[in-house]
Amino acid sequence: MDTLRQRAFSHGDTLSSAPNYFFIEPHDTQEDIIRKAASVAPTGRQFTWQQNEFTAFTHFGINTFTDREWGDGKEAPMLFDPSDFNARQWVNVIKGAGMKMLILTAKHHDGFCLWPSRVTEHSVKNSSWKNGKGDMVAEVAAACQEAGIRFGVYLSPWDRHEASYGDSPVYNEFFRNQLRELLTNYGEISEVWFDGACGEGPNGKRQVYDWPSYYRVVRELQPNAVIFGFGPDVRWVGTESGVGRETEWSVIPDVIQPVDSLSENNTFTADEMFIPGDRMADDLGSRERLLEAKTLYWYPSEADVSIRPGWFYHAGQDSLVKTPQQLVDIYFNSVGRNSVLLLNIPPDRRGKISDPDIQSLEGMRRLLDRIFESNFLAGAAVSSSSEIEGFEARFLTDGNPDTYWSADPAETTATIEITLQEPQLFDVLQLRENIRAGQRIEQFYLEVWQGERWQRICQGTTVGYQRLLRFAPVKAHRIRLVISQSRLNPELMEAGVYSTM
Ligand code: FUL
Repeated sequence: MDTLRQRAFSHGDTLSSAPNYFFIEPHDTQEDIIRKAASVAPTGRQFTWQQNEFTAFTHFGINTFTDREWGDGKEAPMLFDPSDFNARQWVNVIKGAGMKMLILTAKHHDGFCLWPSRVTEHSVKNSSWKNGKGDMVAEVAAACQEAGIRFGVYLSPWDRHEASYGDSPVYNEFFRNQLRELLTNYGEISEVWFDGACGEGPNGKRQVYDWPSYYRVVRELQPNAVIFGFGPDVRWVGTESGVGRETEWSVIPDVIQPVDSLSENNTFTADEMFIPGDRMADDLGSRERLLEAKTLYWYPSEADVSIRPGWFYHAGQDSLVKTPQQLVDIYFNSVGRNSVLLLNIPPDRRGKISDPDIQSLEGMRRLLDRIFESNFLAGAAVSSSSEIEGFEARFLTDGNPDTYWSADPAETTATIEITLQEPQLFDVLQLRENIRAGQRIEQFYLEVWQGERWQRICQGTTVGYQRLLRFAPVKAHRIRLVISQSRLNPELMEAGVYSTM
């Protein structure tokens, strides 16, 4: 315990050495607490996951065939009968849209399994599809692997079919067995998605989920997978609209609480200290919250939303698919607000992604490609108010995620001045912090030189992995970024300005 409590922190910690949590000690001053918060860093698996930026959800199951959102578990497996299922089609659409991972609803609340689970009869093995010989999880996993797309699974702990649900120890073992099947037989799993819904069991009892034991199964079988939601690696943003907070901190107080039995060689200590729950407040990580904290923890946000009103496919919603521009807005408000976007695209009864969804995704991709085609800062002259040797301001515009600019360790403000090769018209600012060392920036603004004076164009609070801001188009030759408040010396991996026009 002492060793853990006393883990040192320093400026310039790297991904491999910086811890993803800290304890606040009684003797810590306010300044110590802020420095600690700025030094909490992602684990390797959290950093890899963050770099996905844009990921896909595919809700598919018995509900697709009953036209419902939540099944009650009494549905006959024979109802499940996609006429023209094609996992490669899903993956082509998703890859073409620029998404890096696909998460499949292997089992939703109705309990029907898309793989032939050995622990229940309520699965594809008793369906009409492929005469009960099919395995949808296997086909989707294989299509993802073939295309270089990461694969994740949604497994609902709430199971409205399983008789043992509500008989807590028995159901917990049933659930761990389903997890073991999914995490053993389908290659690399990159994300395990746990939502916390916990309904009444058939016998009237409530199920008490044994979360730590679920995490142990995931860590043992898929050590690189992140655990979402009611899990210790990735936080639900708190809405299902695909919109993140304007101020989105990845360092959150009191997500973990110290456990006395910790030992130094216990490798999953953070998991054991993790308190499952949804964190939905507007302010999760401000200085005020930090100063009340007992622990600080790296817990980044994932924003989920469906391309349609429902999570499952309903033919009646074909005209309600979000437009390309709505999807672009969602992208700016999630990926551009320090979150990973998880966009749901529910395949239809054929077992294919339907045309209206494909058209919207293609339109969105065209718009995004046009915007981010060229960074007007590339090739510009960049200078900063301070920098560390080897981490100069020129690295801000090199497009290389392995290099970054760092202000002098003694500074918590900075000004970066950029002279473009020629005047440009732009309306988007992109900033990326070097989150491998932590999240630090609290206030920034952008100015352009208007002949005689600097004019402020936009301002923001947090940056994190990525901040995108849109503003009225402005033409400028010289621009400057002012970081007016930071928890430690600011470090930026990348900066860009773009045009949506
Ligand atoms: C929720 C579920 O109840 C919805 O049906 C859907 O799966 C959504 C992503 O998570 O908790």
